[in-house]
Amino acid sequence: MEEDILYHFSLGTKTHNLPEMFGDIKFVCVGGSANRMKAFAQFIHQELSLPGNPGEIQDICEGTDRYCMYKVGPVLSISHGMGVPSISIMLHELIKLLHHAQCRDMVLFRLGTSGGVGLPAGTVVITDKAVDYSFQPKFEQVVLGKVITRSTELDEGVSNELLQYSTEIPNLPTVIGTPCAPTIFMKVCQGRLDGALCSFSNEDKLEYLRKAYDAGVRNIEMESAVFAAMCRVCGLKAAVICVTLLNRFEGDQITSPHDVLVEYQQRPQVLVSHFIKKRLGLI
Ligand code: R2B
Ligand code: URA
Repeated sequence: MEEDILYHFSLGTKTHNLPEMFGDIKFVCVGGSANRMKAFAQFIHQELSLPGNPGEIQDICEGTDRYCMYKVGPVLSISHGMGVPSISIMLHELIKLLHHAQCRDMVLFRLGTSGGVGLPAGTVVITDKAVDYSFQPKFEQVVLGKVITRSTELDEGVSNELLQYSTEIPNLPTVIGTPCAPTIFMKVCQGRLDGALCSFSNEDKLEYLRKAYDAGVRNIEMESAVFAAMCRVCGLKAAVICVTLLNRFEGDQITSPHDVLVEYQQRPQVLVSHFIKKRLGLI
C-alpha cells in the first residue's frame, strides 16, 4: 500500500513517522478498559524510573475515542474494549503499526479480568491456550462465508517465565490454566443466570461449569482466543494474564467492593511489570 491509514488509532504511514515514534517498542500490553491501560502506563512509568511526570503522559490516539494508547519507554499500553470484534479491529491495526514501525523481538501481553472456574476471586491465571465454548483450543472465524480455524496456543516460554516471577511477588496467587473464551456475550455464553434473557436452569449452568473444569478450564473471559490466534498466526510471542473477579461456582454477579476489584486488577499489572523489569535487567 502506498499509504496505510490506521483509522481507529488516528495514525497513518504518511502523516506520522511510525519507525521514529514506535521503533523501540519491546513490550506491548493490551487490556479492555481505557482507564486501566492509562493507569498501567503511569505505573510502568514509575516502575521503570523514567524521567518526566507520569501524570502527564499523552494519549497517542487522542484524535479518536475508539482506543487509547500510551508509550512509556519500550512499553506500549493500549485499550481494546470488550469482545472479539473490538479487540480484533485493534489487533489488525496494532500488528500493522508494529510492522510499519519495524519493531523486532517484542512480547505482547493481554492483561484482563475474568470469572474464575473453581478458583477464588483475586487469582491470577496465566493462559496456556484459550478454548472455545466446546473446550477446544481453536478460534473459528467466518471469512467470505467460509469457516477458518486457527490454533490458540500461547508462548510456553513466556508463560513459564511469568509463573516463576509470580513466586517472587507477595500476595499474588497465580496458576497456569486454560480460559474459556466464548466469542459472544458475557451473560448467556458464560452460563450466567442473571441475564435479561436466560433459557437454562442453575443445574444446567453448574453442569456446564463442571464440564469446563474437567476440561482444564480455570477462568472465563471474552478476548483471549482471538488474541492468541492472531498473535500466533503473525509469529508474535504472546501471553494472557487475567485475574478472576469471582468464583463462578458461587455466583454470577460481581459483588466485591470497588477498592477490592481495583486491587485485583492491579495484580496482572504487577506481574507484567516484574517481567519487563527482569527482561530489561533492572532487577
Ligand atoms: C473480561 O471482562 C470483560 C467483561 O466484563 C470482558 O472484556 C472480559 O474478557
Ligand atoms: N469478565 C468476564 O468476561 N466474565 C466474568 O465473569 C468476569 C469478568
